[in-house]
Amino acid sequence: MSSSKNAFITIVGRANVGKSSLLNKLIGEKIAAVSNKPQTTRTKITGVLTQGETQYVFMDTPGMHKPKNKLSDHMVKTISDAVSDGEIIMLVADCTKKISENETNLIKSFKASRMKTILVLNKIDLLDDKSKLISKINEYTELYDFDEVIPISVHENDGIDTLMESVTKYAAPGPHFFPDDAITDQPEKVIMAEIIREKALCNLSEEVPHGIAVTIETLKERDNRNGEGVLDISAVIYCERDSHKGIVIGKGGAMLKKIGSDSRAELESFFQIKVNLQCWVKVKEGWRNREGIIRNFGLSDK
Ligand SMILES: Nc1nc2c(ncn2[C@@H]2O[C@H](COP(=O)(O)OP(=O)(O)OP(=O)(O)O)[C@@H](O)[C@H]2O)c(=O)[nH]1
Ligand SMILES: [Mg+2]
Repeated sequence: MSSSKNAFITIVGRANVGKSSLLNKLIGEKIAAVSNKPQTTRTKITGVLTQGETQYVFMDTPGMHKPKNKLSDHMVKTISDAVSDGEIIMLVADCTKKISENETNLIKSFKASRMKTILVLNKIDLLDDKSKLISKINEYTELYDFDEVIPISVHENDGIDTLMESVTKYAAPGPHFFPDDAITDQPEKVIMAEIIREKALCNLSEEVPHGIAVTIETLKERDNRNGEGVLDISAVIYCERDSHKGIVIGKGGAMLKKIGSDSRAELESFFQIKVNLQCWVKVKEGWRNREGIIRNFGLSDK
């Protein structure tokens, strides 16, 4: 009889606590966009790790927030669906921040289910006084009886092994639903668009990043004159207003050039091939409130 096991883990929490950073760390590859801007993640992102007999399927989700537009409605729906589908829930929290209403609402939604819950207190590298961690743990455990509480720092790779050990306890006998060498089920084009969106988020400030979406228009592999493989990618960066378009392009095109060169470097390292990237900027007025466009961008929860 096969001893194959699987574990399905849903990663939730408020924005900016490090959920996607944790997903990338757990699977050992950067598949999810990370930035210091809240609401970086917009959809459910599946990361897969197979170790020996056990296959772990991690589901990263958008940060819990109060919906502000139709895109937000989809994001919040994605979170609640992921919680109700989850077998093991990791609530990721920032140990330097006060508990927020978004977190207490999320925690309330755990109560109806029989899933295992792990409280993951991230960013312990930022704590100068470790005794603050104890009181933070108490604040959370007063709200909910978590099965496990694990302090970690994704940046310092601290506590990650302990976290994996506790997840492993809850793995159940069952098949592997993904090939053992899979890391994600996201299509290549989505990974490419997310790399470019992340570079735009990281380079732009304030209101502009939130209204950005990226699509890959064409993708072609060819050999260059030296016989090396080259990937030609053309991408469109959408923003919500004409004034934002100017900001994304920047003075003399400097901002777009920077986003493009940062993106190209990461695309080349991820796909292990030379990349020739062309980025265009277009405006889709107020797209975050337009259902059809949200769906076309692949950002609908359905
Ligand atoms: N100091 C510190 N910063 C961290 C750590 N983990 C993540 N961060 C930073 O926290 C910020 C948010 O990280 P993300 O992984 O994008 O957070 P998220 O929870 O996925 O955010 P949303 O997708 O917006 O919900 C980034 O600037 C990360 O570099 C950590 O262990 N320590
Ligand atoms: Mg994220």
